[in-house]
Amino acid sequence: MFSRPGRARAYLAEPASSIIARVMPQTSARKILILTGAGISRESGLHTFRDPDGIWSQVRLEDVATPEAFERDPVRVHEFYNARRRALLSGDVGPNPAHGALARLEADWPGEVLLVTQNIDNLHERAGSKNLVHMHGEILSARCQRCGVAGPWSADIVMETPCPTCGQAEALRVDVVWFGEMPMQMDRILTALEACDLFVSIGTSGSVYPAAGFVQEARMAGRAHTVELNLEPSEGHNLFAERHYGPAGRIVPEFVARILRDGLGEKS
Ligand code: BJW
Repeated sequence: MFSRPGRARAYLAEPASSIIARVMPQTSARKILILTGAGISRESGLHTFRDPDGIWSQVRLEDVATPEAFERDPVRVHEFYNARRRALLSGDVGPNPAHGALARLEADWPGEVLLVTQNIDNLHERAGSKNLVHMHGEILSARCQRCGVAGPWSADIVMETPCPTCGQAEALRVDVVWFGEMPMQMDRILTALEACDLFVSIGTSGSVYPAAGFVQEARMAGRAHTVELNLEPSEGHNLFAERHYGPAGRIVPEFVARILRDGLGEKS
């Protein structure tokens, strides 16, 4: 039964933590929180907001992305989101290799992966991500301002569209978060930020709060390694310990392959 004492002694000379790290390097840092922004969907054919060809170069955010804009001119706001919803559902838009890599990370990583997206498209779920928070809502959901019920929605919304729950007309709105409104599931996000070992920000300019402050939240908890993956340095790039720049479709799969292969060692 104890036929190889010499070999057993050799193993005992190595600390248990080192054996675990060697056999399963991922155990050194298990909780991963990923924040994504519009840049991850750019190669899928969706515009970002603040790039030179971005959405805010075509339309003023004050006219379409605030509760005041909706109160002033709901028809215009409906048209803005109807056009973007149609584009998303057109068949020309689909998940790209960056979305695929994050779904693979969630499936293959032995610890927890929470994906928090600022995007209102459904490309993460179409790629296979499941543990996902849409902190700025979803364009494929509508909410009734009268009864408060929200549900899946893929058609245009017009003024006459009745709420499917309470029947009220002129009460439905796209279920997204406009400036001045509270982002969704903040308690869950803040709890995850405090507990994460790795925080990765992908394809976001870091100019909209509270998401722009997540890197500091993760750093304040003291142990998260922080990584920025973006086309170019974001506003808060200096807050990240590690940075890689290039198109998401290339750098995200490379980064994911590295951590699935090597675990979260000193560098990552
Ligand atoms: C690529 C790429 C490729 C390109 N590969 N990368 C003064 C100071 C501080 C805060 C405030 C302030 N005044 C007001 C505020 C608060 C306000 C705010 O932040 N305003 C700023 C303008 C200053 N925020 C709010 O009002 C939020 N609510 C809030 O704060 O509530 C109170 C609260 C506080 C604390 C805790 C909890 C609550 C609500 C914000 C709602 C934002 N809504 C929008 C619209 C959603 C619906 C829609 O889609 O229409 O969300 S605005 C828009 O910006 C959208 C995005 O999610 C968001 C962020 O944009 P994102 O994703 O970063 O896109 P871009 O275009 O900015 O950047 C793209 C990046 O990708 C770039 O860096 C490119 O380089 C890169 N890229 N191609 C990789 N191929």
